[in-house]
Amino acid sequence: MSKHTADTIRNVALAGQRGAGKTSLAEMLLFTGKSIDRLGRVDDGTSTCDFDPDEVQRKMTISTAVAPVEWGKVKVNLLDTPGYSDFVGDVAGAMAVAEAALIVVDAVGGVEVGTETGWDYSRGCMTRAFFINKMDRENADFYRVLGALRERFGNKVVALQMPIGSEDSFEGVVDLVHMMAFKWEGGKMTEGDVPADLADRAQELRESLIEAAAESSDELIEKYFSEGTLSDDEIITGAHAGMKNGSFCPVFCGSSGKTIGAETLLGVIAEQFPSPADAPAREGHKPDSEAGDSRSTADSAFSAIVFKSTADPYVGKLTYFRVVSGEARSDSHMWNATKGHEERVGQIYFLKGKQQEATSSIPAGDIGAVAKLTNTITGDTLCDKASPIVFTSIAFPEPVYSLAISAKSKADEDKLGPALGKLADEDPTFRFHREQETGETLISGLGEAHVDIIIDRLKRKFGVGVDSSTPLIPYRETIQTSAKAQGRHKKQTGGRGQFGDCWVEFEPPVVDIRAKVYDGSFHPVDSSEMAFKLAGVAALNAAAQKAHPVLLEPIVKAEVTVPDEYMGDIIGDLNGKRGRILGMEPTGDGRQVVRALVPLSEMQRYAIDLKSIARGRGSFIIEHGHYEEMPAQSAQAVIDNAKKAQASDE
Ligand SMILES: Nc1nc2c(ncn2[C@@H]2O[C@H](COP(=O)(O)OP(=O)(O)OP(=O)(O)O)[C@@H](O)[C@H]2O)c(=O)[nH]1
Ligand SMILES: [Mg+2]
Repeated sequence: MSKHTADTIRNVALAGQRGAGKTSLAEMLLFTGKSIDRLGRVDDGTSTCDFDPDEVQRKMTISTAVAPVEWGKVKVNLLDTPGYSDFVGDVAGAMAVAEAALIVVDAVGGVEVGTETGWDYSRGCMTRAFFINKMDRENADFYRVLGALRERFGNKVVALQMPIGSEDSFEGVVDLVHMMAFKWEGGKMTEGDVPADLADRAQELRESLIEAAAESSDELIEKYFSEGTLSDDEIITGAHAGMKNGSFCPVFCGSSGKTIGAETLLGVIAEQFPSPADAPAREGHKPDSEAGDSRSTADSAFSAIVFKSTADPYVGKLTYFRVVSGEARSDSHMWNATKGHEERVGQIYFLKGKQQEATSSIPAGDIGAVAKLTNTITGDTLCDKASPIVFTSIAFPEPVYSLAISAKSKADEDKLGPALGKLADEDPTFRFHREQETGETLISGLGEAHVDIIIDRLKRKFGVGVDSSTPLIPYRETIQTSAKAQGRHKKQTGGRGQFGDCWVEFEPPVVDIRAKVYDGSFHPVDSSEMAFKLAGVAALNAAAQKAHPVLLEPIVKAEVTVPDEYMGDIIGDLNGKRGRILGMEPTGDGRQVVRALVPLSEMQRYAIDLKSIARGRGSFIIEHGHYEEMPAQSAQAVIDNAKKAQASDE
């Protein structure tokens, strides 16, 4: 690969609905640009970007892969992200380092949840573009999908191409700027005139394109008003400017399955998508203060942001970074300004899926990886110690779904903690902790599939077997009235004697209780601290019955965001979960935020419930709140269950 500088690099994140064809599109682009010499397939587990065993097995992307393809003088780094919502953390990471997002849309499915997610997560990218894929499929309809995109995302969404044929007869695309036709046969592209039967439609679409291109600058809009049209060059200038300022979202089309549309897409990416040199300086702050600071590709001191890491017990840790300024070098030192820690850097690499290509340096704007850093995780800043900066960290979604896990054996138990630590280092949307009150180890992620993958990885990568279950609810008990009781612990037959005797008064503060010892007796030889502790427990048990005990349950504060149309269903569901609605608020973009207090026991599977109620278009966060007395009926059910569990344990 030839040497590149910031202006000859394009970082393009492929995002969109699960299964829309992102990985297949990446494969087609890599193959067309001769970055790979064999066209792999997701379905056979031979694609460049879905290389992880988890991905090959499930035929889906779980983790972002990076692969470069050269087109003319330009190097395009493709970042192939997962479409499945549980792995959206990797989308956040990729979007944080790409100037452009290419949202892949299925020509049959149209605008789906994943299309909206791709749009939302690409908010920070300079350019947002769409690729309408699978034009060869039965019921593929470019115009319906284009209409839906414009309706959902606005009239700045404009076709730069239109299809020639559809479904079985799909054979190429019309370039609406140059008004030329490109057809593919057996993977070979030929160019020609726009077919006569498409001329009117092409002209119509070109009009919208000219209008949108004119919108990008005052100068062009004046020209457009005075002359009623723009020249090809002016359209290109306008589109380019609009892509940089976000006022122009181009739409491409093709078929990754039939290898149609690669050259025409790569051409526009190379010629018109913004480069890292066009990007605004990345914001951050000075390491030792809150004072703002920033870096761009024009700065000479090295800085980079870590957007992904992978942990492997054999290969070690691989840290993916995007160079923001200066140059990353092999056999050097990098200062982790986030941690205040120096990292020794050995060989650095360019990546092509799982393949690593050793290099001595990586320029500003480019993406690379380094192995075996000791104390660097996703979101950290690496830089020159003499010119330190901490970049604003990447905003990753918070975990919303937890399972309790327990090691299958003693050997597994010993390895569990370190393995969880390594997995949490590589995945910022995964957390684990020990729940004090229940003694369980909880693992938390973005959904059921995410947590399942974590359990698989524990086994596959670290050889740790675990069993999983729904976490226990940390119920508490309190008393409602005060009561006095005697506790007596006496064991004076055989061996060392034990004697403890006390009178205790228990009183109910809010959650805890107060115990006051006001009398007792002791035995000069047999009394001990232990004997009195046991007497205390006996006193509590005796008093609890008299003091009207109640069960307290943890209540969480939930904040659920859903499109307006699902509000009724969401509130109905929360009411059914014994929730108390605190309020609702429109977000201004067709969504509402509902705030409610809901018992934790009802929210354990909410990640799954919400997905089905709002068809994947909702999100929520919960915050642990307080304890409340449980209604008698629900409390009885919990007590009965606990008794049953105890009986089966004995
Ligand atoms: N007919 C047809 N099928 C396609 C096309 N592109 C991809 N597919 C198929 O669609 C399925 C999903 O393709 P992927 O490339 O894995 O889609 P993806 O968007 O990467 O999926 P995730 O990463 O899991 O979100 C596979 O079976 C592909 O073979 C296309 O242009 N036409
Ligand atoms: Mg994929």
